[in-house]
Amino acid sequence: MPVVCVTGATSGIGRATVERFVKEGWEAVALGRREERLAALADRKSVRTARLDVRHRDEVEQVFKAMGDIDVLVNNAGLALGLEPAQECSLDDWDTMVDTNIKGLLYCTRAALPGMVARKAGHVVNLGSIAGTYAYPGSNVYGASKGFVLQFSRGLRCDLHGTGVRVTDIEPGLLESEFSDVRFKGDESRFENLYKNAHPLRPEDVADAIWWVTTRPAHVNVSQVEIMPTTQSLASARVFKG
Ligand code: NDP
Ligand code: 8X3
Repeated sequence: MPVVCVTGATSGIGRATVERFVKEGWEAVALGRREERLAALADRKSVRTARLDVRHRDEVEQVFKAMGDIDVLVNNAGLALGLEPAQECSLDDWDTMVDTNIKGLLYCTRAALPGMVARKAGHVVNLGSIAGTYAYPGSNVYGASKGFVLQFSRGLRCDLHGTGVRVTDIEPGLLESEFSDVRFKGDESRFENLYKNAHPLRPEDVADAIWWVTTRPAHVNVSQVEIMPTTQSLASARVFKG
């Protein structure tokens, strides 16, 4: 039975991805910090779980060593904190985003790659964002972290040339999940206002894209997938007239 490992599997896209792969007959290794949510996922016979904070390099190494061979790694754990202009942001929030979205993703990728290369097969799916390509007010460090994910994904493709290991950057736009609860630090009115009448993506839409890229024939590498709700498009550049 093929194995998918999903970081940040306790919510949103990660949980939907675990559910999709399990439904398709795969085994899943679900990782995250909230143990009660991991326990709920572990109810299923084909789901193994482990508590993992991706910011802790030693923990990542231990957990990946213990999990054995995996066919697909979904680097999904990530977050945005705040939407303030850079000059007002908290440095602690910036540290947390860099440590999770960049360094955590690096630790997990580095732990998974040697086995994939040795087996000449495997797939690393990274959760980027449209914020990694298009800047918007307040995207500052979050957007830059996703820009890192995109460029790192491209670099991985270069380094993995000829190994048979595939890499995909998935770049969703507006999607309703706990993501905005975390970003707005529990401010329900901002959460509701963002999604109200917006018809955002659902976690299952992105899980579907992840399933699609990983089930293409072995000779096909889908490098980037940008996916937005139909209701979302990009505005033109602004001009401030002072
Ligand atoms: P959720 O908040 O619903 O899920 C985020 C997941 O990441 C949770 O399971 C959380 O689990 C986990 N996580 C956060 N920090 C850590 C950490 N230090 N170690 C391990 N796990 C962690 O958000 P989404 O499902 O929407 O987001 C998933 C990914 O998709 C993120 O990388 C996000 O940037 C990206 N994305 C989201 C979009 C959106 O609009 N929602 C759009 C584009 C991209 P726990 O707290 O239990 O550890
Ligand atoms: C999340 C999507 O547009 O809020 O990555 O940055 S967005």
